[in-house]
Amino acid sequence: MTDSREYPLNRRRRRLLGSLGALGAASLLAGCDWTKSDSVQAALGRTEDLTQAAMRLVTSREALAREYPKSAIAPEFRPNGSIQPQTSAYQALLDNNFADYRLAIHGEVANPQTLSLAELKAAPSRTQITRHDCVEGWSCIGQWTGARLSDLLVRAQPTAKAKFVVFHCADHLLGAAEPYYESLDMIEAYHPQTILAYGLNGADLPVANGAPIRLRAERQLGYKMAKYVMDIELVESFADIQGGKGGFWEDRGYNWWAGI
Ligand SMILES: Nc1nc2c(c(=O)[nH]1)N[C@H]1C(S)=C(S)[C@@H](COP(=O)(O)O)O[C@H]1N2
Ligand SMILES: [Mo]
Repeated sequence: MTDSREYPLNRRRRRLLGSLGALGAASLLAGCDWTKSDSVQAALGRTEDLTQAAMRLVTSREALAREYPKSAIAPEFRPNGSIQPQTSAYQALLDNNFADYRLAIHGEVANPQTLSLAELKAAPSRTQITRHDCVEGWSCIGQWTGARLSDLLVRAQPTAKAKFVVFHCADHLLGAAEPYYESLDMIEAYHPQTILAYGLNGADLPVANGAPIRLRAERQLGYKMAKYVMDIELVESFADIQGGKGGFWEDRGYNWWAGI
């Protein structure tokens, strides 16, 4: 069986592999690993070969992604995709240092939430040093601090219908009419390393990396980790959201399941 969704990814991989040589020098400066993309390529191979169900059989619900020592942290975490949302609404939030930011958790929940950045920072947190793997063939190690999504979901009380958690973002990547978005299933959403990060390497999360909060779901590829998260919606299905495939890049051909 051929899966038409694989084609754009493979085409992209070929193109990007071709440009990796030229990027080698820059990677050393940035402290990110752009040249040794074997792990990313291996992960992509696995993602394409194994269905989500098969991967669930070989990986436990709670298995943790590898964590690293402080010495492994890259001096600068390479930003990718949107690096500064262009809407006036986002600019207004930024101008006020996110004092007016409110994260709504809504949809299939019994107890909808509206949380300020201060409330998110006061929620149970986790700090983790992990490696980010982008499908474009680079990796980078950073230390993330954020609110555990599981605790916030317990507060919001998902209904029995809730099957996915959808993250709606502030930015319109590539000039798209609708903003970036992503989604996780409930197992990834409740995983202990799934956090809403507001800190990177001990400082406030920079705008380029998703301020005020960005998702970290450490068992997934980079494109799943929504930056500039504005609201979180629990749904039974994402068929009616944007292109119906569960994410910005999924609507453009990437696999929804991006486990590594
Ligand atoms: N809102 C939003 N989230 C996003 C993206 C984006 O363009 N917009 N790019 C994704 C991709 S492809 C990657 S690799 C990571 C990059 O995160 P970074 O900028 O912190 O490196 O964010 C992901 N999340
Ligand atoms: Mo990416």
